Amino acid sequence: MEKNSTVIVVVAVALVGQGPRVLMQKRPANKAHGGLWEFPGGKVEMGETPESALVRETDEELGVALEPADLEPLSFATQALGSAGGSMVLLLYRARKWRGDPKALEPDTEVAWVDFSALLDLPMPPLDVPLAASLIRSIEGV
Ligand code: 9L3
Ligand code: MG
Repeated sequence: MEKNSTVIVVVAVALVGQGPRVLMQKRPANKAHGGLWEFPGGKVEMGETPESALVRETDEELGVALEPADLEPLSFATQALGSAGGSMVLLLYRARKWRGDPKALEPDTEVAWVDFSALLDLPMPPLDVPLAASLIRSIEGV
């Protein structure tokens, strides 16, 4: 059988505050990568741009309002999806401005502000690890 060539596009945001620190979200125990800490976000749906998907996801998950113009593309990471074929790409954006105080709105999730010096100590899904390293480098370079 032919392997499928589906690409799942996932977007995530680094909300960066003073410290510097970044808002991380703990995934629900019953989902893929349960209990690990990720950059908030989710899958891009049909008819969305990556930026509009991120505006929707952060509204749903955190109650935060983002402007597409305040989303700076930072880095991406890719992963093969296993024996069924296909792959996933995770695009990370950085935001320095948003409206609202981020809250964990979805069941069985938590949010935490994490100092950059402690970020790489957090247990993260595989795609988030290299993106966390890129984020740290991007701020060190400023
Ligand atoms: N994922 C990984 N890191 C992230 C995000 C937002 C998502 N920072 C992965 C977990 C799932 C897939 O992307 O395999 C879709 O995410 P969700 O819809 O389960 O949140
Ligand atoms: Mg999500």
